[in-house]
Amino acid sequence: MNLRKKIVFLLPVVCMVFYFACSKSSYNNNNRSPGGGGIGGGNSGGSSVTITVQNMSFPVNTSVKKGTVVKWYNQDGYAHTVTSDDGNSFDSGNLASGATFSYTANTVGTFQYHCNIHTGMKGTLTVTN
Ligand SMILES: [Cu+2]
Repeated sequence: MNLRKKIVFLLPVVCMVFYFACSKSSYNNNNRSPGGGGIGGGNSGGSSVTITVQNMSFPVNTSVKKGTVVKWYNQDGYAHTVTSDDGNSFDSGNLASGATFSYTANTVGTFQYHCNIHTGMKGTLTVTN
């Protein structure tokens, strides 16, 4: 094989190696997982926060920014309710085991809430600007 034939033969091979190397790295770049977000990550407006209801209790206090979608997730094996003490800000009704209740916190203030079924279950939601 003379030199010219060698070059003609090797050139496409070299190009293909570069092509795959480049496409592989750009694939990896595009595949990077998006940063931020996630459950409980960040309380800025427009985001969401998940409150886990478990062991017959709510978290004592949860603070969120106005506009946050607050989700109560019932991890207990029986139903609860998420009912604001003032009787009209929010009320989930019976929230079955494994179910989620969402409330968009558009009103600034401090909201105490309870479970209608287990009246000892109490929590507070604080909504700030
Ligand atoms: Cu309950």
